[in-house]
Amino acid sequence: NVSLSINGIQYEVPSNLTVLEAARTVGIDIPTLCFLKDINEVGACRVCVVEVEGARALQASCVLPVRDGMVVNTNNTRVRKARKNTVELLLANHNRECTTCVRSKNCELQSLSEELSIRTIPFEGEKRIPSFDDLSPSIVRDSSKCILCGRCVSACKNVQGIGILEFLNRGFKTTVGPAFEMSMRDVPCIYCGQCMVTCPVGALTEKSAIHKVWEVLEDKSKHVIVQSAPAVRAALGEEFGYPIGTNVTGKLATALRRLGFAKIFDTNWAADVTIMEEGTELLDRIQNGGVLPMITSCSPGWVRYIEFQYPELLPHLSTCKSPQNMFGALAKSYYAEKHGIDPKDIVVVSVMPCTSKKSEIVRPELEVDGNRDVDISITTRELALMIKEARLEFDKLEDGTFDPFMGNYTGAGLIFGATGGVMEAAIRTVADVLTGEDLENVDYTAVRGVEGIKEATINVAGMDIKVAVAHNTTNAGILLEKIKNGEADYHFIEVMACPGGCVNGGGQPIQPANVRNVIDIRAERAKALYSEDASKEVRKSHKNPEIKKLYDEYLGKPNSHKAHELLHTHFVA
Ligand code: HC1
Ligand code: SF4
Repeated sequence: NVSLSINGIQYEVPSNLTVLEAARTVGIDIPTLCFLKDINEVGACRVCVVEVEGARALQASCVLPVRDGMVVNTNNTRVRKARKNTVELLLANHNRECTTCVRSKNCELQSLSEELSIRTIPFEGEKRIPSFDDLSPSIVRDSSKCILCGRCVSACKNVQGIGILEFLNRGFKTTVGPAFEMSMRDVPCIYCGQCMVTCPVGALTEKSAIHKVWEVLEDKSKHVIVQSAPAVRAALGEEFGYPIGTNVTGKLATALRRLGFAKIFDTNWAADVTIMEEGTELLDRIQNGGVLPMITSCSPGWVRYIEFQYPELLPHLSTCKSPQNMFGALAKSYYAEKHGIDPKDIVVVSVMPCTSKKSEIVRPELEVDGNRDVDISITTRELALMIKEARLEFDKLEDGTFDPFMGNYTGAGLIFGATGGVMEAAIRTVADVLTGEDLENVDYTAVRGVEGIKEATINVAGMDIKVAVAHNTTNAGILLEKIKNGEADYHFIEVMACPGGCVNGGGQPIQPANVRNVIDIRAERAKALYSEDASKEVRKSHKNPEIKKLYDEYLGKPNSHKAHELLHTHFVA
């Protein structure tokens, strides 16, 4: 421990802290703007400055280690003035059309101006010439809102190991974007949106499709059905003031119904179908000498990553479409046939925690007989906006349920939304198939949690199945290098592009840095899924009665000819 004085009071704090962290332990919240724990710790914005006795200049507290005998002042006129000046300078060069900004009321610059009592901008100078890019299917970049904090640059480079976004030009002309300010459409961006959820302002936002949903909902000639992804229910509540990690499945169903969808279905149901198809494919590859390790293909950011970075390893991807697209393909075939609706009149809307899903639905190969599997994909954030536009009082909504036929799901389908969940769901089914039993223990905790790469060997029916789970594309890259070098003897690998899996997807509610710095939102949201899983009566995909019916009455068996036509694809370089 070290002893230091903060604002005239002596404290003992652990010696490995920064001044910023030390101040927090004693109840002083030093403001920050660029700082994001473990992601962007660069001391660039200078909002967190403090005065340290003996040092002439003010110091950035986020990168300043505590020392024994230090005398720190976080709140005197000089410090307050410096912080205010810094923020005023940022605001002078900022597009301040807050009323029309999608991040209004969830903008760290806006909150900071308010907290620092900034009422006027003293210097109204020249503004940077802004650039605007909305050509990609997923992300809109508006440099007039950018404050050059560097969080997106770090998220893309250090967390995802990709490096699409960088600082461009110098001095007053500095901006952040892809090299040569190319469009996000034309660079190997995987659309994971991790840059977006770390952006403190409105410089990076999703490409909204809300207007398209309203339009089809009012078109009487269309039968509009909705599917909601596993991770949505683990985070949607945050947009309405619920604590992080609150499961809002029941209110989600009611909100969707009130918005006017003809059927409220669930991507979790399709996740159960995916397990049937992917589990069968895995056993087939193991038993018949197919390409191993087989790797999951449900995270579209991940699929884009391997396509761009390791195209030679594409045969390792499972041929399964993602649950989102399996759902769409079955809605426009199985559901359409059984309900006598022309597939051309069906509009499938998906609510996803993901911004890459917007690019997945427009992949040219993902259609059957000219019908797109999924027509419109919106994020959890966009759904929250729709609920607000419709002026539904979310907290007062009664708990509803999803509709039968494609809305009943098991605990296995549900946990897809957290890293390790697809793997655990697959093992639950594969273990039953191999043993021919209905195994009682379904908790495979070795593949749960937020560790970057998890490995496990699971013995079923005398056979050792070696598995690995990676989340974020840096960790995925590590496993791919192993495969490339012949060092990976796994049978099955799960990869999710986002850190923590879909619960922390680029389309989820955005938590500000001061929350993210102290709460692991990945772990909290995952708990919301695992607790619902534990409460489910049916926790294995193959035990879902609706899934049994689907195969009995329509597909035959997993990997049948019909299943292949509808539910599988081929990833080619
Ligand atoms: Fe996901 Fe998936 S789990 S990819 O993370 O396989 O987005 O939630 O919908 O498709 O089911 C996302 C989540 C989601 C698919 C499923
Ligand atoms: Fe990088 Fe992902 Fe943002 Fe693309 S979406 S710039 S890959 S962080």
